Amino acid sequence: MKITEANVFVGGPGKNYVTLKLMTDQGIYGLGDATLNNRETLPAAYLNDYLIPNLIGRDPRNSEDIWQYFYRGAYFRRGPIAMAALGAVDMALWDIKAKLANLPLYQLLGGKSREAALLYAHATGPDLNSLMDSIDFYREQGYSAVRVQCGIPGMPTTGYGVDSQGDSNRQYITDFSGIHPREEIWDTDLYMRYMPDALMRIREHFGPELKLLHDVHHRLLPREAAEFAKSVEPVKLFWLEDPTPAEDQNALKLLRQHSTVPIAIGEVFNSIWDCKELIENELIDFIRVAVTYAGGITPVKRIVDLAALHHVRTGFHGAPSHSPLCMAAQAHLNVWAPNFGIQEYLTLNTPECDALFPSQHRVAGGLHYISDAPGLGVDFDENEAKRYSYQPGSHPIVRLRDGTLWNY
Ligand code: CS2
Ligand code: MG
Repeated sequence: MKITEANVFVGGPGKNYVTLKLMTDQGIYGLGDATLNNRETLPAAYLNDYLIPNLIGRDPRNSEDIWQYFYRGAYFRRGPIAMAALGAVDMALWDIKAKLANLPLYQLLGGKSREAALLYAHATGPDLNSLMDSIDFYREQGYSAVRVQCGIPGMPTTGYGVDSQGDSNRQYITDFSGIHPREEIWDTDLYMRYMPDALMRIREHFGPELKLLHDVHHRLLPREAAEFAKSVEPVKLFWLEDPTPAEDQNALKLLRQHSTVPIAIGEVFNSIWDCKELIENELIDFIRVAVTYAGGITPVKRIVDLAALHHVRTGFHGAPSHSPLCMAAQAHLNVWAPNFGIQEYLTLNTPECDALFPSQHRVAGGLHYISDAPGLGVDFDENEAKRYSYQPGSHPIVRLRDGTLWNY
C-alpha cells in the first residue's frame, strides 16, 4: 500500500482550518487537522514544502515509523508549527489504518471505556449577571460543566473569553481581526480582588452539582497564583486552568504547597517532553494537550498513558481553533482513555461547518457520542472547501496599565 497524493486546504467558515488529505493507491484516504490558530499558513507550508514530498510512496500503515521519521529526522524537533503539521499526518494515517480495518478508530486504541464523553462549554459575559445568563443558557442545553469567565468592573477589557451575547462561539466566527493584533489591558490587582468573590457567587447561585472551571490564561505570577488558588478553594472548582505561563514548571510547586485546587495545564504544549515534569512530579491534575498541537494520536496516546501512572486525567483543548477532525481524534481518545477527565467543546456546529466536515458524531446533553463510522468518522467536502480562503487573524496583545507587555 502506498501514499500516492497529498493535498492541503486552508480556509473554513469563520476559521482558517488547515486540512490534510492523504490519498492511497487503494482508494482509501485519510484526513488530518494541522490548524495552528492564527498562524495557519505556516503548518500548511511545512506540510507542502517538507512533509508531503517525503510522504509520497510510503506505506501509510507504518504510522509509527513515519512519525519517528518526521520527528527525529527533522533535526530541529518540536515547536508548534512542525508538530501541528506532523499532527495532521499522524491523524490521517490513523484514519487510513482504521478505515482499512473497517473499524472506528477507538477500537484500535482499546475500545470503549464509556458510552459518551463529558463536555464543558464556555459560559461568558461582560459582567457577572450576563455570565449567570450564559451559564443558564448552557445548563438548559444539558451541560453539567461550564468554564466561567466574565468582565471585571474597572478593567477596560478582560482579554479573553468575553462576548456580550453570552455565547463565546460567536466571537470566533466573526473575529478575523487582521494581521495586526488588537491590544487589551490587564490589571492583576483588580482580578485578584474581584474574581474569587464572583466565583463564589456563581457557586452559591447554582449549587454544588454544577462543575465550574476557570481559566486564568497564564496571567499570574507564581506567588499570585498560589494566593488566588488558595482563595478560590471554597468554590470547589472542577479545575483552575493555566494559572501561570507553562514555561516555568517549577512555579507550580509553590501553588501546590498552598492549595488543593485541581490544576489544568497544557494547551500550548507540543510534546511529551513539555508535560513530563509536570506529570511525573504530580503538579497538575489535568493535561490539556491537543492532538493537533502535540503531534498527533501516536504521541498523545503516550502522554495519556504517562498521565495515568500519576493520577492525571485528560482535559484536551477544544477551542474552536481545532477543526472537527482534531475534535474527532480527541473524541476517540476520550471514549477509550481509562484516565479520561473532560473535553472542552466549542466546535462550531453551524450548517456551514457540518457541510464542510460531514460526520455522525453527535453532541447531546453536554455529552459527546462517538460515531461508529470507520476511521475518524469525519469527512471533508472539497467542493464546499472552494467557498473559503485564508483570512488573516491574530491573538490580542495584552499590556499592563503602564504599557508593559503581558501574557495573552
Ligand atoms: C483558551 C483558548 O480554550 C481555552 O482554554 O485558553 O481559547 C485559547 O485562548 C486559544 O485556543 C488560543 O489560540
Ligand atoms: Mg485555556
